[in-house]
Amino acid sequence: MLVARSIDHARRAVAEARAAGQQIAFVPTMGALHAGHTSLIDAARDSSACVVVSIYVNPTQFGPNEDFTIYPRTFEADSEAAIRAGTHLLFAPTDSEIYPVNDQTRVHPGPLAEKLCGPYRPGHFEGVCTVVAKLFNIIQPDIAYFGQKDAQQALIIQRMVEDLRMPVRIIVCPTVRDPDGLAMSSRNARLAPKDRAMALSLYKSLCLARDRLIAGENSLGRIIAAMRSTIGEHAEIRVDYLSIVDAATLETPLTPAGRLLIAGAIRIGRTRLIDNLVVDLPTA
Ligand code: PAJ
Repeated sequence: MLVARSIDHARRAVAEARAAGQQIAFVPTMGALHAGHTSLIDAARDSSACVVVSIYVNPTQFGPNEDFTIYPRTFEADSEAAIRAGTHLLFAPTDSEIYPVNDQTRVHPGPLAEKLCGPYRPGHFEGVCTVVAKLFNIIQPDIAYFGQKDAQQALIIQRMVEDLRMPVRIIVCPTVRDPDGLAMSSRNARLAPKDRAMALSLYKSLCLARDRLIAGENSLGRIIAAMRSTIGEHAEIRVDYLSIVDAATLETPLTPAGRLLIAGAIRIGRTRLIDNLVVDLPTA
């Protein structure tokens, strides 16, 4: 596996692969790699001869009171994991490669970014779109892999690629979970054992909503109240939101029908966790 710290180095490596006729698949990450990330690398390897993974903890997608400074940075373990998963090129740029002196251009997403996490993380999705656009410009992949775990992010990236006419195909891969159902996240490492049990209540509340929707319950208000009480048993948890929305538009439907996204965000201490499930109901 080649490790590139500079744009030049990464571009040269990608150009060589392309000259050899290889398709370029790309998996952007912020590191602290776990089985969720490696599932994306596996899918990339299945599709393409050249797999590029990036590791960059992007400062512009963190708010002033968020966990940028304490976000896990585990480069040695990550590069081992990337090698084991079959990565060909690991791009781990320095800050000045991504944000040059006097950098001021941003990619501003539209209304999709104002839903769900939007109000709780102002500027977050603009930071994500900006860095992903920069990474796409640097790597110029044919295909890029994102996780359903960050469903809103994946939708916004798909919208950006379509709107800005970027020549890259976006593939969204299923959420990888621990055996008990907890969605894998780099942030789980910060949970004490008692916090981990609380974190699981988010997944339990999503399952409860899914089961009630499938059973034909048609009051979204009642389902969300039941979700809240599943989580409410733990006083240390703060709920940012629990929502049931149209999976494509993120708008609240009048009645439950079609493909719905059940999504939630909670905070346990300084750790913010998100998760979601998709449910397909008969169309109205
Ligand atoms: P990060 O949180 O490191 O996630 C990188 C990719 O892994 C994202 O596409 C995310 O959805 C996916 N992922 C994380 N946990 C997963 C899980 N349990 N199952 C499946 N996929 C999972 O998302 C980011 O980084 C950043 O916002 C980034 C896109 C790299 C831009 O900075």
